[in-house]
Amino acid sequence: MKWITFYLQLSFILMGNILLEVYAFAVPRSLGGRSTNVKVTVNDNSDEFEIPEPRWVCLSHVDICAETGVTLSRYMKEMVRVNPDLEEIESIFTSLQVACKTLSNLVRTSALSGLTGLEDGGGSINIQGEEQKKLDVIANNVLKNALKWSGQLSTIASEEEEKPFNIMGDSVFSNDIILENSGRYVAVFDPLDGSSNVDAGIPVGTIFGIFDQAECPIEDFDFSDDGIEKAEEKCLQDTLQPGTNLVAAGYCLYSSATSFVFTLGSGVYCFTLDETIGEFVLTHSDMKIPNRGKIYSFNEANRWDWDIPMQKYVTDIQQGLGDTKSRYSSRYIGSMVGDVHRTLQYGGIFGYPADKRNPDGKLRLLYEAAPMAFLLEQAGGLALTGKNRIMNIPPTSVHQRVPCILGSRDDMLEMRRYYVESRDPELISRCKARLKGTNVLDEDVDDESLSPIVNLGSHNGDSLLNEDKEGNTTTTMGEFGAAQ
Ligand code: AHM
Ligand code: MG
Repeated sequence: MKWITFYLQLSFILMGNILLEVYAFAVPRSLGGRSTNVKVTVNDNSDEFEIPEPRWVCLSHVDICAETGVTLSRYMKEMVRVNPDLEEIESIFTSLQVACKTLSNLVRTSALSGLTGLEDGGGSINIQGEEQKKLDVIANNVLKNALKWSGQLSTIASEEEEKPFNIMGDSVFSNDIILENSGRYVAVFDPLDGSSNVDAGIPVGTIFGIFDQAECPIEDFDFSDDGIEKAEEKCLQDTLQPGTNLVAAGYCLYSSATSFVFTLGSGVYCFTLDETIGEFVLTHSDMKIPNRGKIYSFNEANRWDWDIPMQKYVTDIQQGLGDTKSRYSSRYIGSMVGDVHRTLQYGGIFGYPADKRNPDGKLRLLYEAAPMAFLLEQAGGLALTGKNRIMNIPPTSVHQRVPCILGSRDDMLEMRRYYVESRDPELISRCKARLKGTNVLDEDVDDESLSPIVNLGSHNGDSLLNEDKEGNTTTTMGEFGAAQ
């Protein structure tokens, strides 16, 4: 009898294990809640860059359909099937694609429809102090209206709006038109980036980022001196999140083709608008930026005002004195979306560095630099201020600017060496100011004792990777390197 009982127990244990293994194999890891951060090595030999495990599993086109075109709508539906908690983001993406299709058409026909030129014939100034074009204002309204209908956003921040605002507070929500409304996410966007180019038919684009407001870490942010209303405080608090909190980001390029490129934290995907059917169709699956390029892309008119490390770096790659010993070519559109789209595909380096007149560069951290940084990192590239990782910087204001340099990993690490070797105290203090309050910056480190190590930070901020000049790496907590 004892033996029969023993055999029965053993069989149950074995069956249980088998069933557990089958379950683990069959159920996607994203089901059943949020994944935890783990170390993932995404790099070659000596170097390592830590990224979090994807929150959502992204499908390659072969997983969906190998024969016919996959539309963005179809793709997102399949994604929700594999990642049920992606449903709200799918709804936001539906709104985004409608807005981008509308904008693509408006940009393409602007010369014919009288939409070129300045808003109100001139004199309409946005919060940045920049003169608004007609299309800037229209693009902002198109995005706001489209995103309202997703029902999944609480707060929106835009380059063309002075403050982030609560989209749920709009009257459209008071008459039960939208029945289900999670209002869980926050969208930040630059509606029409590069709009100074638009009247000349030069490519422009829309940049967007989505934060999960539930992940906002700045609960103790002190707004008391600002004199702003409580509701505004909440919007601001929800919005001022570092790039590491982005759950989705991307851009839409309006050029000879309209390209919708995005990441959900698990690779980069590009859908191209097929005008004949009015749908975005998957054209580039799991995009990877080449590790090296031979193009640099900066507004060189500013070079005499750049920090010395940037001047030296560009001079060296122009003359074939850089690591590759080849002379780099210059390409600069002056539309970040266009320049990033080229850099993503051809490799190389793009940036708007700090200069004497603009010690924080020109590009905006929240809705330009951070979303593009997230995307580039997901494609295997890097995005830095010069030395430090853009994704780690906590914004202190909505329209904060930041030096932004991004591109191929090896080009970026080469450029970074010039900053790491700099001992310029002004550079160092600018950098420290940006990272104030983060665990990337150790306040106790004395400037004099700084060694020229590379500190890339990490996505979840819990450990840091340092690299010395010889490429040896060590991990430290909160170590602070030299220049920005
Ligand atoms: P914008 O958002 O007002 O259009 O400004 C951002 C643009 C970027 O697209 C581009 O990289 C940069 O400004 C170009 O600036 P500059 O004309 O100084 O080179
Ligand atoms: Mg812009």
